[in-house]
Amino acid sequence: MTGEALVHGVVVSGTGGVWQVRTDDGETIEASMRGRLKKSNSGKRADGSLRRDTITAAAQVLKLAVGDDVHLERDSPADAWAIGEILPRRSQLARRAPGGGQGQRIVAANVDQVVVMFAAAKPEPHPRMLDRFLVIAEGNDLPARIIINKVDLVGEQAAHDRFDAYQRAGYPVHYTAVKSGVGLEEARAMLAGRRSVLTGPSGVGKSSLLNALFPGANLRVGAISESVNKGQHTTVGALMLPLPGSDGGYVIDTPGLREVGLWALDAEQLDRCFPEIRSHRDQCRFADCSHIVEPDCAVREAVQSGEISAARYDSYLKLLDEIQSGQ
Ligand SMILES: Nc1nc2c(ncn2[C@@H]2O[C@H](COP(=O)(O)OP(=O)(O)OP(=O)(O)O)[C@@H](O)[C@H]2O)c(=O)[nH]1
Ligand SMILES: [Mg+2]
Ligand SMILES: [Zn+2]
Repeated sequence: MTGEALVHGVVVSGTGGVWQVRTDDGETIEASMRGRLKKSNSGKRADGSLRRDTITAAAQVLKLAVGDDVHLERDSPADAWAIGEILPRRSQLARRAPGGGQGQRIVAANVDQVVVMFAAAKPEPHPRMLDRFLVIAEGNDLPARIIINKVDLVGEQAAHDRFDAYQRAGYPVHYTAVKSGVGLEEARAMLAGRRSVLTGPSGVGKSSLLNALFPGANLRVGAISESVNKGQHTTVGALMLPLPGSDGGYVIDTPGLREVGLWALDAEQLDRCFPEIRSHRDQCRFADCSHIVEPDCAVREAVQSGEISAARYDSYLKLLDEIQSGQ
């Protein structure tokens, strides 16, 4: 390098060839990943970052993803920018490559939390789908939160009663109504300054909420918004949206996250992905208890006593069956 200051940024969109990188100044720069193919022993610096000459190899291992923190440098020809360095990741949202090989598909990097949003009504919430999103977050060791929007349609008490099992399982549940301004301060506080994957079915009010919380986000509300790719089986890449005036907060939209059927999960790991089952499984008689038929199963006992919600346990059984039958 020629004494030019390093530019630090975060990858906000892109796939394969060209990436959009948002710099600390708030500027969005197009950058390529054209590292020279050069063999290197470790490719890592003392601080764990990756050297430029190993970046192509690194891209295959790490698969540069939306959310990655990078250093940019000038590439020849003069005006172009190149991603010179991928900074160490603190977390990631990944799913195994189809076919169950070693390869992983990284959906987003440096995710602080997964926020799953449903509506109390319109559209009618599907607890099973909510459970799948939570399992995906747990499978990636990411903390998850739940937003129940449109509480104006059913009343706050009814909404609380309906989602009580999640609160009891240990998930923070936020109740909002964008229309009448319920719960907005709390929702804003938990999104500000963090990088959140925000997901949930179409029409629950994700765009409406972000527009209300972060004026300037300017997201489209209502039909069409993200349905352009509906019906096509192309996997659309993730997008990171900076939240204006939020102290570095971003919301990551990953359309692929909704194709939950494509997420490869291990049957043996599934019980750990339900916090309330996880906290009982060590008391089962058998270490590899599947919590279906085994004697002295602490999980089934907890379901019988009402400590674990029957609906959540049922979700566990359904997901397990799905995984074991190869989906
Ligand atoms: N009654 C009520 N309606 C709401 C509320 N929040 C959003 N809506 C309405 O719900 C509809 C869908 O809202 P969007 O913000 O577009 O939903 P979305 O989750 O972004 O949907 P996609 O972009 O398709 O995934 C719009 O007509 C909103 O006006 C709410 O708190 N109460
Ligand atoms: Mg939307
Ligand atoms: Zn058991």
